Amino acid sequence: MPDMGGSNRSAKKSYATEAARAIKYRNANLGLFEQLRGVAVVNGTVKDLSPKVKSYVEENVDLCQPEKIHICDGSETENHHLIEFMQSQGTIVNLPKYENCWLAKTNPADTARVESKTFICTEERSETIPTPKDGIKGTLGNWISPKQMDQAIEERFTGCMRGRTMYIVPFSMGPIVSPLSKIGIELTDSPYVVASMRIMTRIGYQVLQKLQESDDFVKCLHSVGTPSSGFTEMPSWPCDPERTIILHKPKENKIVSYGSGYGGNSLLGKKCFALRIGSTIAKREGWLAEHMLILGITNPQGQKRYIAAAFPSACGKTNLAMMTPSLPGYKVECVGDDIAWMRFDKNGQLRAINPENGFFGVAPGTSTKSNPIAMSTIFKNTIFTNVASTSDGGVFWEGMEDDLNPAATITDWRGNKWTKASKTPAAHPNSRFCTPAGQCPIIDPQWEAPEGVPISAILFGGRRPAGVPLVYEARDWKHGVLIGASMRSEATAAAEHKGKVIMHDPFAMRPFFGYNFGHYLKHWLSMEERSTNLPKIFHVNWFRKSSEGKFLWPGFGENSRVLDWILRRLDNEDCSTETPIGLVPSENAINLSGLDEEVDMGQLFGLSKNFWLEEVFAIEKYFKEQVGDDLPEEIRAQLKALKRRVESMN
Ligand code: OXD
Ligand code: MN
Repeated sequence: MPDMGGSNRSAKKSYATEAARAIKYRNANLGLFEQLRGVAVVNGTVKDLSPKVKSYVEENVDLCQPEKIHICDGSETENHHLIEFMQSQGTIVNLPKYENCWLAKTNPADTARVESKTFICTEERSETIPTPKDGIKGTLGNWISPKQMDQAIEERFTGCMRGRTMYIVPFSMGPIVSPLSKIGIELTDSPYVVASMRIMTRIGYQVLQKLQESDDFVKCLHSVGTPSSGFTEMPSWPCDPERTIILHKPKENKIVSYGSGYGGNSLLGKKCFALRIGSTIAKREGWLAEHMLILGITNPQGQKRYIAAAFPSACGKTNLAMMTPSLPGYKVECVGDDIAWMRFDKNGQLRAINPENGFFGVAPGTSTKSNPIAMSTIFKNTIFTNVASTSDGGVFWEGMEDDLNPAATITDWRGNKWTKASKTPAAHPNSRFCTPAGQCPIIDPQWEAPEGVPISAILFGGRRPAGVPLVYEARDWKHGVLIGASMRSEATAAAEHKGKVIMHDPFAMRPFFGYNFGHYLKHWLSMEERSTNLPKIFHVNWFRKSSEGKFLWPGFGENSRVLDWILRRLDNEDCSTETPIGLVPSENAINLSGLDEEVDMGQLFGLSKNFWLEEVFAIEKYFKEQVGDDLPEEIRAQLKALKRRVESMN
């Protein structure tokens, strides 16, 4: 069986070790295994668990009462057994059109992250979220008290793994040898989660070995749940949507997730650890855990730089991370598409690692036009979830029309026959590919560098159909922090709204803050004390529309023209003009040579006093209502200064 785990080099053991594991499985089946708290350990050895890991496991074995325990070693044999088991349960099916690819279909009630059921637990509410203005509902996170958290766990987890196997997944966020990495132990009753964690993180024996040295890990407990009400289970995808809850306790580096088997709810290394708990660790230790892609870009002179960029969902983060530049002589390489952990080294250089090991990308819209690199990454060693399938053993989603075999018939993600005339989408809008990063053809040679890659620029961006120019540069760090704090983006409206709405999504972190956003801003501002060589900050908007409602900028590979300007600004080239909102490219400074279509640069960069007054007003209102007294003075002063500059516009 080919490797599903990307760079799990530790897992590539000798034939003899694999054979020993196979024997262990056979012994397990014969009833010859050691026990932990009276429960059979069917894989792995208890002595490999450090004392702290062992007692964490014991405590949760007592609580969840699994039938078996499986300590994950990250090996091929293990993966082979998991895949076989999931096939026998009907959780995944093989996709014979590709090499080592699998399709899972979830319960239709379990298809996305559940923000309203996601909580941060602290003694005081104000540690988790700013106090909103009277009568206003806070939107910067949900708080739960320690007592309520304990109660929620007891009610849901007692005996929740009866008849199931508890998998112990030791995982590293970041390369195992990197000093910037962190370790987690996820206890889960879902083999789908184990197989996905194997792609998205570095799992297995080597991680347990590292824990013998440091014993410092984030505790992650996950169960797909056992419904106590009338909710009907799908045997291939057990879940408990009515009682789903995702809990984080930063003080104890603890994550507890119940009721959902999917995505950020269950792959606890991703949003729960790398962002929510990660941001609280980063605050304590003086670094940044951010919802950012990382790309390397080389200019025609051969000079390479790295850029980190934060965009809310549905703004093309993965596309930018894997961009094929249209400007001749440029090359983009990908370090990560979703999360960046960044800290200043002893020379004051900001360095970033991608803590993940795979891409968990949204499938619909990914196409040979929007992201040819992703399309040449994902058709081997991949677990697809909730996409449509084709009668020739492949997958299909909206955007793949050109790749479709005309003779093939399509079954949608719910298992119904689907044709182009169908009224519902073939793939669920949040359907995903889960694929090893190491097989991306433009993965950066330094993507696993233990010291991280040096970051020269930080981009913030959003989907802004009106008023916001293609690109502008912050005047300085504090102004850049205001730009991040003021991020807004067009999102499909919640069901009760009509049309599209512009939502606030500061730093693209709104669903992922692990602590009070006001304190987070203070932390960002404090970075100024750590370096005299701070990255420059920019805001980009690929989505501005003309008065006729057409996109003004072609986007995709043409965004290299914007990155070209950014790189020239990093070289302090005199190619910018001051405006009230920041520095924009001076006339003709964006290289448009060879661009197929005419671009209306006037409309693309036009600044309207009325629009920006309204924008400032919306930001002021948001800060007043949502952040209140927690807003740092420096940000208040920055906003005031922006307002004054906008008011003085003609
Ligand atoms: C993601 C998200 O899944 O941001 O990456 O929602
Ligand atoms: Mn994301």
